[in-house]
Amino acid sequence: MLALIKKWFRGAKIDANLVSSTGDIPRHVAVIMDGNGRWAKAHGMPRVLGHRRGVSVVKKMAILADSLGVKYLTLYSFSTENWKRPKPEVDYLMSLPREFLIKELDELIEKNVKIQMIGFREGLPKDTLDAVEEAERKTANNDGLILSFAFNYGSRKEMTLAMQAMFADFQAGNLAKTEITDELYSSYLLTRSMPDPDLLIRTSGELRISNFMMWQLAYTELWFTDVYWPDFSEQHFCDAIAEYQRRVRRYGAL
Ligand code: V0D
Repeated sequence: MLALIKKWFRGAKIDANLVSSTGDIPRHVAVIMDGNGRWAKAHGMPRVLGHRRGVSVVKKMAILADSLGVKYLTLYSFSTENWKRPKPEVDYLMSLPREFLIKELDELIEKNVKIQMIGFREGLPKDTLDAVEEAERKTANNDGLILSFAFNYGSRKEMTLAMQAMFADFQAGNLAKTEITDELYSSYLLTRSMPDPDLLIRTSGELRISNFMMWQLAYTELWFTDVYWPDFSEQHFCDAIAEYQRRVRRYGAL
């Protein structure tokens, strides 16, 4: 399989030799897709054009992750804090899930990708949510790559709502104090159907977690790059995986 990818990569000028076929391919890769606005500014363009460029990178990374054998790819596309941005920018961002799905859904279905949203559905524009839920429905039975969009997602809100739900179960007599374990708590989170991420990638030079999967990232390898998301390429993704493999192997030697 990796030989095939390497051949394909050579056409795309990618050095996949960095990625080891005997090494550990992360099962779950999470990405904070940062730097679209800064990319636009650096090119003298309005911020929204950075976001638009960012959309085209999403499909490329999903296809590559799938080819490499990554099972879960989770992309942070809109945080619960992003509502504070100027309204025209928020309105534009809300058009992107639909735009992405109109363009890419058929090919993703063909590739057996399962699309999911993790985030809060209340307060989203109806046409945006309709498009996302249609994609979820159409791909619900696919068993290839699980492509999750963290959209209107925030980790603290996810965790406080999990506590509320646990407390409600406790009050209803369905949960005893001693049953509360970390596994049980995980089952109340929006990510309950996924394993924790093995690798987190953050683009654009910020060295923070920014309210993204704080519970789930407890043991995750973190990989940061200064590259802005619209410039993030297959080569960068392979570099991150190769670095992950070097780190995992070091642990193995202990
Ligand atoms: C802009 C870079 C895909 C980050 C990537 C609403 C900022 C491109 C989606 C998407 C965004 C979301 C849900 C879904 C399918 C696609 C997306 C947003 C921003 C924020 F089901 N790209 N993308 N959503 N950008």
